[in-house]
Amino acid sequence: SAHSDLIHKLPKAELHLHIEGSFEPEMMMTLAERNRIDIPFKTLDEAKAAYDFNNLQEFLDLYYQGMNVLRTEQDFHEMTFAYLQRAKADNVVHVEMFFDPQAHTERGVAFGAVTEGILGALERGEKELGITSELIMSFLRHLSEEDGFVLLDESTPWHEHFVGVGLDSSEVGHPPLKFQRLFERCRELGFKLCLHAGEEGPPEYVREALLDIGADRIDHGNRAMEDPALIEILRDTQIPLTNCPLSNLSLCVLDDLRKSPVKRQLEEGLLVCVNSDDPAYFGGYIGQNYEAITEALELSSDQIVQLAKNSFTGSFLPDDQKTKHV
Ligand code: ES4
Ligand code: ZN
Repeated sequence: SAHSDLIHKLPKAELHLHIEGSFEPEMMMTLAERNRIDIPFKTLDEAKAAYDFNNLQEFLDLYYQGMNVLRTEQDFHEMTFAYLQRAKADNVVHVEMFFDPQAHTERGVAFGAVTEGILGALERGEKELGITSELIMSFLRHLSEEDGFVLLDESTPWHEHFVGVGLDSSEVGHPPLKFQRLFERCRELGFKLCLHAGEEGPPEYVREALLDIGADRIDHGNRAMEDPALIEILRDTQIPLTNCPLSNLSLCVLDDLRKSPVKRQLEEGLLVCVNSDDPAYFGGYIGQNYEAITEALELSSDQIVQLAKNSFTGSFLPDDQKTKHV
């Protein structure tokens, strides 16, 4: 597009990325063979053909199945470094990355192997690629609050390596309030709180995340736009919204990107930014997300620059490092 050059050159931060969602089918095939694990796909084309979702749950079923071939620290390192190389190609200079430890410990993979694999790659990414990063440990909301407390406890030796905690997986039926005591404890421990809310779930879930939990960031937040009172709160507090255009399209949160709330959110003065969510599953990394939303909403160059600035303002970087980019 006319804005491709700008989109590419702008330094960007990625704030909503599930590292397991960057697991490309090519690498999945390689690791299946290396770890001698059966997968239901014989060819790349077969795998990609399965990536056709009607909703969040259909995606999640495939996402949890795909990560079944991840077993060793090296596997997690390779997946994470491959993502960082893709991010570098899009001029991403800072990443705040989710990971889903419960999806691995449930399968008998040690928390330490997962976490050390990811952390080692992040360290290497800073040295070799100049990308700074933070890690966010996410709780699976389809599991119980008690399961979350078990993870929080088990992860104690690594707490200094996490900037925050997240809440992801199946949203409807699992409101933020289900985890109120867990997030209260996480806040006491000094973690930033990032909650997926208003992706498929109703505006009430965004309200709970903001007012009952005290979220520092709302992931997705699309459906907040149904409630004028929530829009006002988001404007007044400047709580960031991490929008994911190609995710919204793939999961049928939107039937057309022209219906994306991003432009209206910018016009209303909300702190929205653009992210890739699960790029291996949703058809594109962050650059392609900027391209798609720019074209669909006919964003101006000022609006594109604003989105990139918002990604730094909305990050957990210290203020003096944010201002280098905004
Ligand atoms: C996710 Cl798009 C999305 N929504 C909720 N949970 C997730 N985990 C990974 N991707
Ligand atoms: Zn997400």
